[in-house]
Amino acid sequence: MNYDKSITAFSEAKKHIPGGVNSPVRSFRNVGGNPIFIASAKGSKVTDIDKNEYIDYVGSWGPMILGHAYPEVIKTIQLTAERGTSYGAPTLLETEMAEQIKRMVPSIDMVRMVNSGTEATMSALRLARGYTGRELVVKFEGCYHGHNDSFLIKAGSGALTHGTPDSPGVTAGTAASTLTAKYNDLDSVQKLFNEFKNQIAALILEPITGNMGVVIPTQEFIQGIRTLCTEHGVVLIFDEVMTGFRVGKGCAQQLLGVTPDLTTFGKIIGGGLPVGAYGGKQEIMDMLAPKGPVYQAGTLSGNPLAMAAGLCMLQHLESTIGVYDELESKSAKLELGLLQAAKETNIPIVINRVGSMFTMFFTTLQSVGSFDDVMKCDTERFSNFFKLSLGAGVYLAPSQFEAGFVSTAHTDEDIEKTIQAAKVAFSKL
Ligand code: HOZ
Repeated sequence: MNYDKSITAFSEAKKHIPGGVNSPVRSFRNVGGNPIFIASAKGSKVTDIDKNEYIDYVGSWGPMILGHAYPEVIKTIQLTAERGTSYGAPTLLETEMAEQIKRMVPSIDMVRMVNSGTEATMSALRLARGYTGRELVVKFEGCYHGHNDSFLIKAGSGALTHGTPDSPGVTAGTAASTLTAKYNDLDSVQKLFNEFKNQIAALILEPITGNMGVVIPTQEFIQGIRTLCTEHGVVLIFDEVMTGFRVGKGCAQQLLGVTPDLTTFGKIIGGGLPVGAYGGKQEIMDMLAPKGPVYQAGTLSGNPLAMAAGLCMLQHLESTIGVYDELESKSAKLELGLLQAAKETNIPIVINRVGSMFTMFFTTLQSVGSFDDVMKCDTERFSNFFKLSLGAGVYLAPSQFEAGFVSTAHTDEDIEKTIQAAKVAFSKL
């Protein structure tokens, strides 16, 4: 592959944008090499400015469940834009979106739209603090909830990838009010709840993680967390920015059979446009201004383009029979093929997958169920695999600590080609 134009574009970008990118994980810094600059995307493919085409498993980090530039989504964006792009005033679309989310996620009585997952988790935490009158929050090592100060403590995703899970700039006071527990380790939560009785406002987690790669909770852990939060009056927040409407119509909470008090959403509910939301129990949501005293606002919140695009995708996911079965069977085929190819080439891997969300861990462990397991993975081997895959026209997230995504647009041929490319790459590791 020839990456000349991307190489020039990156050195130009670095003159004007810190690190040449607007979000660190895009820089390829951890895998080495030069990021590809995208010119366009359609269906399961992205094309870079050198005209190289790739089968895409990043999918804009999750929202492209129906593939890129899905015709109905594009049409609705175009039609909506013709009526104006932002009013800073209420629209019918916002109520329609709220009703749509409530119908698909029964734990949500009321929902507030914001502009990103980061904004959603930041606002949900403030709300939980206002509701409980307490200050502390519990998060899990390796979980990432956007780049709010309170959550940049032992954080996953780009923060982990680039070795800055605790960011400079976060004040000591803020850091002190964030407690960290170990994912899939209920005792670590129990200990904090005992030690900080009546001081913890909220516990937040990715119910199925994506930001340290996909790690699946045990039933004992996730049910235990619900019980502990109820017993201690702690607001349980599920961060479904990655899992919401991705792992199933009713999100991870339906799949796991556990109901949170608040849920946060992000990019997915905008169908690829910038958006976020948080919602949950009526009595908590009633604390929000203008009804209650907890303040949160935004000119672009409920932006008509984002509402129209997100609604179009959610309506499609809700009404199309078999859409999640299709995602499951395509993803299972990919998983099986990759496992087989790894076995044939003697490369030890573990694949964690829930529906169309997966991570292939390069590890000699038999399973990956914790942050400690994740940290034992061979990141150098991952980087080499990543580069070989890219060269073969397969675009993966440039980090071992992320998830890959399959869309309905991925064809059997795409999946077969991905497996063959992986087999060749494995044999060169
Ligand atoms: N946090 C996103 C999913 N892991 C990645 C997007 C980004 O950080 O740019």
